[in-house]
Amino acid sequence: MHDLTVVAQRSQGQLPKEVSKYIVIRPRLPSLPRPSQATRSQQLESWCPLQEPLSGDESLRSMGCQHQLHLLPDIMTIEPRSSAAYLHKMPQTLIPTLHHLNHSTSHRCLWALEELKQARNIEYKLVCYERQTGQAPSELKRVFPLGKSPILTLESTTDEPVPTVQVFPGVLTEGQLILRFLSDEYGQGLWDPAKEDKNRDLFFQGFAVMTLATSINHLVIIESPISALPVGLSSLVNLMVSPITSIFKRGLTPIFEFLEDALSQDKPFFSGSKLGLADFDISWGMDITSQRGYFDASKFPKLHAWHEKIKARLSYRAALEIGSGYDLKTFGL
Ligand SMILES: N[C@@H](CCC(=O)N[C@@H](CS)C(=O)NCC(=O)O)C(=O)O
Repeated sequence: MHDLTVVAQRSQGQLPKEVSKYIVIRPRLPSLPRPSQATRSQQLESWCPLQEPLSGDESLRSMGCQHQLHLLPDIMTIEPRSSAAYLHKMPQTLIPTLHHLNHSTSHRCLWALEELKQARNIEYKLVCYERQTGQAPSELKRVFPLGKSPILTLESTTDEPVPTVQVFPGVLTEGQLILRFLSDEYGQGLWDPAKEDKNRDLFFQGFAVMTLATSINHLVIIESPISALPVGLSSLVNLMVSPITSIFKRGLTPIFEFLEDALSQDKPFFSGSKLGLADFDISWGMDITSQRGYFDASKFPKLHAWHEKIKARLSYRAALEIGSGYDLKTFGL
């Protein structure tokens, strides 16, 4: 019997009935040196021979697996000292489609999908909707009754029906929950925070959508209709509402201060030591406040550096290119 640990990849937070879909294989050989790039796959084969019989493994039997283990050729991650050391993926059985509205909060989901494409080879589809006089087009209501973006739909590549993750089969809404689903279904640990950062990550996910986004919404709701007025008139109305908007703008300062203080050398991300769901969620608030001039970068150097770092990621830039515009000042008007 070979000294292997085999763990089933969660599917929507659950262990799959059969562990033949995604399998993580972790040889219990922590003392071996980290394989060099050139020899990784050879060493992996010698540690985990192909077609390893699993019938003697109690942990697998208890999961109902009577299968033989197949090591698949597309080795995706090899990190000998990490918890998910050897990762092998069977073909993707759920293909997500992002229904993406340009100039919108959906950008963070598109960015996340691009990260998954690059890091986990995930296939996804994109349907872009253009804002019409600032609003989402009515076609989006055919996907979900509220017609707001982001919406994620799922397609099964097998005979299995698509799961009902929220209310309707194969349809998800709410950016924060879509991101969490993407992480659980496809992330394979990519965005899992360190144990001690779990609550921090959850906290900042909530903070992003409840405190940060809500405070920004007050301003955007007042300012957006004004910017659609003819130039002379909009300046006049802006002047009239400035006593109110300046209160909301001042209200953002303690939020930025708090975010600034949360970043450190040890925890350079809102999710902790590495990029995670909280960072995707906070990105929306920072994108919109920067673009609309509510954020003074010179006063919050760590927050500014974090923002520049995420905007420089290849995946973020790829999302900008394919997302049909991300102008949060004019929303394309
Ligand atoms: N609570 C939703 C909000 C979605 C939302 O309001 N999306 C805006 C774009 S930022 C939208 O679709 N607006 C178009 C409209 O209301 O017509 C989420 O977090 O995903």
